[in-house]
Amino acid sequence: MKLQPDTIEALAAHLEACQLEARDTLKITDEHPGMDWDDAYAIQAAILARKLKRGERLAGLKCGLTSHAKMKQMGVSTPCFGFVMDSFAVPEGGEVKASELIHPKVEPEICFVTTKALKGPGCHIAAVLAATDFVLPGIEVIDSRYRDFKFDLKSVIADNTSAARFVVGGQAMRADRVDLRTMGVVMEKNGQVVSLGAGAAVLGHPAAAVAMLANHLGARGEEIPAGTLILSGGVTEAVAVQAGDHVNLRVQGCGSVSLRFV
Ligand code: OOG
Ligand code: MG
Repeated sequence: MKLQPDTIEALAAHLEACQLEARDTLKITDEHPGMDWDDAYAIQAAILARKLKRGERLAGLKCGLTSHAKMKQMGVSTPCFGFVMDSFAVPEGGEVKASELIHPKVEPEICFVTTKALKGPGCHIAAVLAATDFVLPGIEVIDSRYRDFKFDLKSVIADNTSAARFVVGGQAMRADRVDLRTMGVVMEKNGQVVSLGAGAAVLGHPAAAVAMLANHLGARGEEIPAGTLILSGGVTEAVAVQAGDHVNLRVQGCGSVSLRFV
């Protein structure tokens, strides 16, 4: 750790205020070029602690930047991990208020719900599949708090990996009833296809993203508890949205899920 505890608290308070007030900021590494990876995750953890203290609940965990499309779009080459709260959850077919967000984008994701705890190191795809209760489609709404969506990996980790809203739904499927690699993903905005792909776009197999999360947490003495919802990361590039847009995601064999921006 390179930052002092009070700096970590101050940066968490600043980034969370930007999220709650829908205002952007410069990336924090501009002012703190020496911050390290532990600092970045410590700022993220301090944001989570602030929300829990206010009575919010953790709704799930997320993997980000797990597909080449996403890494290329954001100019980074390593996945990252974050969390989603109950306050981020949108009901199936529900509304997202665009005025509460800065510059939202949507991304198609394959989501997992675990039935057993997963703990790294050494977690792998097979362990993830054995611990998976079911998979289901999800649309993540990301909204970087950084100006023009421009950041480096440490800044975006501190900013809880741009997490803002999410919806899961459609048809939950047991993981052994689907081929997660060839599973087709089609996202439409206002009735037009805006992105398509297959599960393998996520690290070759979406379960690999969940394994990577378990290994990341394991290195910190933490685990993915049983019963956790995990967003495995955008399959394709994220697509910008604004008030009036309707977004629908179809995932092969798992029905569809949608939301709209008002
Ligand atoms: C970072 C969050 C990435 C994903 O699924 O790749 C993410 C960003 O692109 O702003 O959630
Ligand atoms: Mg995402």
